[in-house]
Amino acid sequence: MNKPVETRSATLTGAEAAVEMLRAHGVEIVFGLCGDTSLPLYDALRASSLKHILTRDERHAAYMADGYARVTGKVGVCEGPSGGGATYILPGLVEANESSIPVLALNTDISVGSRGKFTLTELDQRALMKPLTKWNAVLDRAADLPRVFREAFQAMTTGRPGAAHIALPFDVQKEPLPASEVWADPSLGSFPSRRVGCDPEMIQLAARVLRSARNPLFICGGGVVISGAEAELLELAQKLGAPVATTISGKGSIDERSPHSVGVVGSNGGTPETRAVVDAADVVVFVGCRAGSVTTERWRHPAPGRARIVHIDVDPSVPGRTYKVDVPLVGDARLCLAALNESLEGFSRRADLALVERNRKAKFDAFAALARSDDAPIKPERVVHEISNLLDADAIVVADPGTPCPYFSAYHTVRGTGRRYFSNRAHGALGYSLAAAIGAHFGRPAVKTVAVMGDGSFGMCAGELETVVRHRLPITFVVVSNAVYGWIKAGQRSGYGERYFSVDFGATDHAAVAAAFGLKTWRVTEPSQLGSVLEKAFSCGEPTLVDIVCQPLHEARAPVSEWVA
Ligand SMILES: Cc1ncc(C[n+]2csc(CCOP(=O)(O)OP(=O)(O)O)c2C)c(N)n1
Repeated sequence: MNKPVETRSATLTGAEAAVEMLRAHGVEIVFGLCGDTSLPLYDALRASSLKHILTRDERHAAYMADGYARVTGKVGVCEGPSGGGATYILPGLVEANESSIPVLALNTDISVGSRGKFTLTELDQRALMKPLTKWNAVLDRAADLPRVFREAFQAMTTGRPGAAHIALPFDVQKEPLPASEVWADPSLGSFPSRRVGCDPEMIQLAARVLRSARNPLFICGGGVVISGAEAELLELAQKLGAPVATTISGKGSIDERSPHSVGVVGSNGGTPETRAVVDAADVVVFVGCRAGSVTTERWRHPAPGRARIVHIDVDPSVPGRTYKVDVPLVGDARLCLAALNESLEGFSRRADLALVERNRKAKFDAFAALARSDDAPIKPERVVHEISNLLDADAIVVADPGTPCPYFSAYHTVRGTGRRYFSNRAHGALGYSLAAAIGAHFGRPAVKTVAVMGDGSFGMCAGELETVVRHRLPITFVVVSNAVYGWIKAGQRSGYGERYFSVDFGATDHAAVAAAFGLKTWRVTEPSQLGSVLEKAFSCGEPTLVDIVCQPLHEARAPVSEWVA
């Protein structure tokens, strides 16, 4: 239902209208950083019911909005000023856009009347944001503001979700507009909105392929969790007796304790055991997954031509892009899977999940041997094991690239469905997890949130520890500390004859740094201390950081198949 905003005055300023348009779409929280061009907006935010989280850098404001959106299913909102505020917010916006996460960034801007006169912070925000967002606009007058906000929310949450950007010039923020124009469809504040189902003829074709399959397999991407299609997926997998593998972003599509669950496949978190399950399939159903280089190990698993391909995606340009597709199903994942269930009503294939079970056992036996190791420096397997063991099933784990992403993707078993684990898989920029965990915590404050990062990542995000302490957020940050850009050094080892070059840096006492910010911290060097320290950190209800001196990735047995892009 479209709800007009209740206001006593017949007009609102542009800044007030911006705030009211956010509220009308159900927004409750905004992450951002102040600036000269934002003064009218801040005055309006101050007078509103919106919660504002002041951040220490706009990149992290965008990552917070992204983490918030991932765990709530609502649009995440961030803001910053003109010039540097726009260039700094961009990396977070790009990650969200490519990961199909609706994040709205507002950058204030110099006045329309000051354009082209070498005004401080002047920047072509329209051109800057255009190639990297799903939708963007620069306002020239306040009268357009309500329509522009409605378009932004509609673009972000319909079809393939994505990021949007609006530039709000200083004078536009002060200009009046009629209050009666300020209205919204609040359903556009959540995603996916306005779901679209698939062509029934294509559903019949897909059902025919699935009926004739001997070893069907699902490979699920983030689209399953975004769509909330977990129940429909399980029903179909049970009917077909089919294993369910996931991408990293698809973790949460299925309870990983299910006999159908294969775990993560691909070159970052997949293992030879999970690859073997992919290779055994004669029909692969990709669901909400782009079948990109990482998931398919550069389009080799599944091997082209070996398996028939059914590809479900809400974006019509995805099926058929990387594999010759036998049946493209374009539509919302939940609706497509529900339609397949309906057309396969009464069908049942006896499940042969012996390969899945055997390979899962082999994968986790190899892991357990290392996870029990008392060797120092501490093995990454031990870190995953101790953390997973202590966390409740509903806890949220956010992993940065480097050691955390492949190890947690492979070995952190997600118990239950929905978004409980995520990483920034679009661009994989270091330093995402700390801020994304802050956003996730604001989205789901009742559960424990843990961010795991390498020391390279820590160096790119440490300033936000002040935000964590200011709000006394009971998040635990874990630093896998090895004084090296380990992932890259491992690549130099595996593919470049151990010709190591410019990948080592000095060791930092991250516990001391975080303690200076006001967190409760520990530095762990002995494997035997790890469990009890983590237990204290997880349960103390305060901001905590555990710095773990770890075996570097290039010396470990990483669940990674290769280091090429
Ligand atoms: C912003 C950014 N710059 C560079 C990279 C390339 N990169 C990928 S992994 C990695 C090393 C990660 O080092 P660290 O965070 O210390 O974790 P480790 O691999 O040692 O566990 C680098 C530099 C990146 N992902 N993001």
